[in-house]
Amino acid sequence: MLHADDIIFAPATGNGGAISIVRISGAGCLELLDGVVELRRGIVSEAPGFSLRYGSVPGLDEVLVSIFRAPHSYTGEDMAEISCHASQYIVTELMGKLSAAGARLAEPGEFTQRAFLKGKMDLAQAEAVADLISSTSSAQHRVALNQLKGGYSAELQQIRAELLELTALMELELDFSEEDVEFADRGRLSALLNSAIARCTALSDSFRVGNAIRNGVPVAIIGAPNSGKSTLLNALLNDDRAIVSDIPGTTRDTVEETCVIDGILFRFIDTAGIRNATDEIERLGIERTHRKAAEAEVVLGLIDLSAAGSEEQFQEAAGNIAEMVDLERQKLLILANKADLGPCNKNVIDSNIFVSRADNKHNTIEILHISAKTGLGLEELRSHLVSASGIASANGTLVTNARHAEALRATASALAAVRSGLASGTPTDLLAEDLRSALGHLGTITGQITTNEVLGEIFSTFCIGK
Ligand SMILES: Nc1nc2c(ncn2[C@@H]2O[C@H](COP(=O)(O)OP(=O)(O)OP(=O)(O)O)[C@@H](O)[C@H]2O)c(=O)[nH]1
Ligand SMILES: [Mg+2]
Repeated sequence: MLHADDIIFAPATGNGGAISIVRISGAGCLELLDGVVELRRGIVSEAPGFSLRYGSVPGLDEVLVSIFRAPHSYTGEDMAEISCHASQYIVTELMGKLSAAGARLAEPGEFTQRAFLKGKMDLAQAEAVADLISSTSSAQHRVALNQLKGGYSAELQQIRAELLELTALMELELDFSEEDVEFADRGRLSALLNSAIARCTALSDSFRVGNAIRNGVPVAIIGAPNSGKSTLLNALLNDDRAIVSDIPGTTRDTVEETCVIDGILFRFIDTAGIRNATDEIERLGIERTHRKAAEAEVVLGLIDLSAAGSEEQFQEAAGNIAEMVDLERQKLLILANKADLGPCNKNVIDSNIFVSRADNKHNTIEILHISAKTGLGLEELRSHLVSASGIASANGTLVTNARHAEALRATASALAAVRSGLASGTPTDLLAEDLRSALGHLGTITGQITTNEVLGEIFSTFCIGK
C-alpha cells in the first residue's frame, strides 16, 4: 500500500497551453505551501476552502492558488492547485521546491486512489475517471460519464440490496431450522434470486457492446485477392494506410486502424486476400485472416463485381465468405465492389443475396454496391456500420471493463448454484455459503471487497496527476 499519509504532488496539466497546474494533496499540505508560496495577502494555511489566492513563488513565477479543505476536495483531503505559467522549467522548479519542503511526487492514479479510500467515489467510478480522460469518441465519453455519475454503481447497489435481502431471509430460516418450518417465503426467495441473476447476466452480457465502445467495434474486411480490401480501408480512414496494388496478394499481414464514425469508434482490420496460397508467408497471413474474421463483430465481405462474371460466380463467392462468419453472432455485409466499372454485371445481383452454406444455415444477406475507389456507396456503408454496431441504439448501463464483466459472471453463477440448491432441497446453511461468495464477487467491482493487489493494478494504469 502506498503511504497514505504523505503529502503528494503532481502536474495536473499536460504540455503546452498558457497555464500549468500543479496539484498537491494531504493533511498539512496547506501549511507546507506557506513555506513555498508568498501570497499577496495572508498565508495559504489560513485561507478558507474554495478560495483563490494570488501570490508568487519567490524568484520563480507569479501564481494563483486554489484552496480546498477536507473533506470538500477531489481526494477528500486538504488540497491545493497552483496555477503557474506553462513552462516546463517553471513546473519542474516548482515541484523541486515542493519536494524540498517534504512532499513527494504522486504515483499514477494516487489522487483518485485517495478519493476512493476516503469514500469520495467507489472503485467503478474511479475507473470511470480513467476512461473519461482517455475517451476518444462520444460513445466512450457517454458511457464513462454515466459511470462517473454513478448510474452503474446504483445498479450494482440494487443487486447488492437484493442479495442482502436474500441473505436475511435465509438466515431467518436458519434460526428457526430446529422447529422444522420453512420460514422463509419461498416465492419471495426465488423472485429475488431470479431478479439478481437476470440483472447480473444482462450487465455481463453488455460487456460485448461496452468493450466495443471502449476498444472500437472490430470490423474485418475480407475477400479474394484484388477485390479492393485495402482500397476500402484507406477510403474509410481517409488515409493511405495500406498498400494498394493490382498485384493479387499485396496485403500479407493484417492492418488495423481505428476511426470514429458518428461518435462511434470502429477498428477496421484489412486482411490478406483469401486463396490457395503457395508461399508460406501468404499462407500464414491467410490463417490470420480467418482468425480476425472470427473475432470481428462485423464482417465486410468484398467481391469484385468486374471479376465475378456471372450470377453463379457471385453466389459462390458470397457463399465462401458466409462460411467464415457465424451469422448468429456476427453481422455480415456483402460489398459488391468496383461498381464504378460500369454496368457489366448490373443484373447479377440486387440488394439481397441468398447464400446456402454447408451446414444448412442458409441466410439472406444484404448487398451494398460500392466503389472503394470513387467513394460511391460509402456513405451508405458508414450508416450500415453504425446500425450494425448496435451502439447507437444501446441504452441502459453498459459494462466496459473486463474485470467487472468477469465478477458479474461469477456472481451470476454463484447465484445459479443457490437457485438449483433451493430446487433440490439443499440445506439452507450450505446455500448461505454460495450466497456469501456471490456477494463477495459483486463487492470486488465497487471495491467494498478488494485487495491491495487489485487496487494497485487498477490505479497504476492511471496517469500521474489523476
Ligand atoms: N475501378 C476500381 N478499381 C478498384 C476499386 N477498388 C480497388 N480497385 C483496384 O483494385 C486493385 C486491388 O486493390 P487492393 O485494394 O490492393 O485489393 P486487395 O483486396 O487489398 O488485394 P490483396 O491485398 O492483394 O488481397 C487496385 O489496382 C485498386 O486500385 C474500385 O472500387 N474500382
Ligand atoms: Mg490488400
